[in-house]
Amino acid sequence: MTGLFITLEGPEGAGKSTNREYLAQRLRDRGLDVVLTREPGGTPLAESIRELLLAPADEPMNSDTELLLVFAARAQHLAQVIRPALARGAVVLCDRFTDATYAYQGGGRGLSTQRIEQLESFVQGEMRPDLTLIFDLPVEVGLSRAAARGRLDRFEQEGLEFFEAVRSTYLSRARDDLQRYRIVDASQSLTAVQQDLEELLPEVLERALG
Ligand code: Z5A
Repeated sequence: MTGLFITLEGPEGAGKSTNREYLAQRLRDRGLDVVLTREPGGTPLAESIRELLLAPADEPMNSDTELLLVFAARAQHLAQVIRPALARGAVVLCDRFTDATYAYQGGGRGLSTQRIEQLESFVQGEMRPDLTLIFDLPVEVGLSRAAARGRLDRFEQEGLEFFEAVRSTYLSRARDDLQRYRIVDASQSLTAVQQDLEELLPEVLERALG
């Protein structure tokens, strides 16, 4: 039995968490077993690694350290949550996954794609999401939504150039694999975004129900 692995991606403030809840409810309405989770995090140990990654600190974090922490958290999350859920046939809705590593550590920090691919193979083997929704919006709009929440985390303190690189990495990955990625215009009102999700729902249900 294999479930369906769906990831939600996008820059800051794109509405991933809000829309993950919406999608989960729509899938549960159809009787599906849905697991909601997020990265970095998803297990107590991986959430501790998340705290290390997000907390602003006096000691600058080396980019390789950041990359390895992201994949350490992912290994734990896969072993404890994602693989068992998929094995029992659940739909896993995960707020960020390895596309975020390509976007933030690759695009944002400038680490080589090849190095990320090596770690991706090491930690995931052949496993990749079945479907990835990219919530896309202009960087300034997302940052202002994130800023409205108050204190900024270590990533949110980066400059516009960093987030433009994050956004363009997401979009170029989506263009290269139309089978896996769907782009959602996240700059619209929440109602309009959720109408777009309704249009994607039949495809998601078809994949989930086989
Ligand atoms: N990271 C990494 O570097 N490498 C990796 O491999 C991974 C992650 C996996 C934490 O992620 C950080 O980890 C992230 C990248 C890094 N960088 N940062 N920061 P995160 O997903 O937890 O953090 P986030 O992207 O900052 O989440 P977020 O800002 O909470 O965004 P969101 O989940 O996409 O948005 P939201 O919480 O649903 O909505 C944000 C606000 O906007 C909220 O007040 C909503 O009510 C509002 N909202 C949502 N949609 C709309 C619309 N359509 N209109 C108006 N207002 C809206």
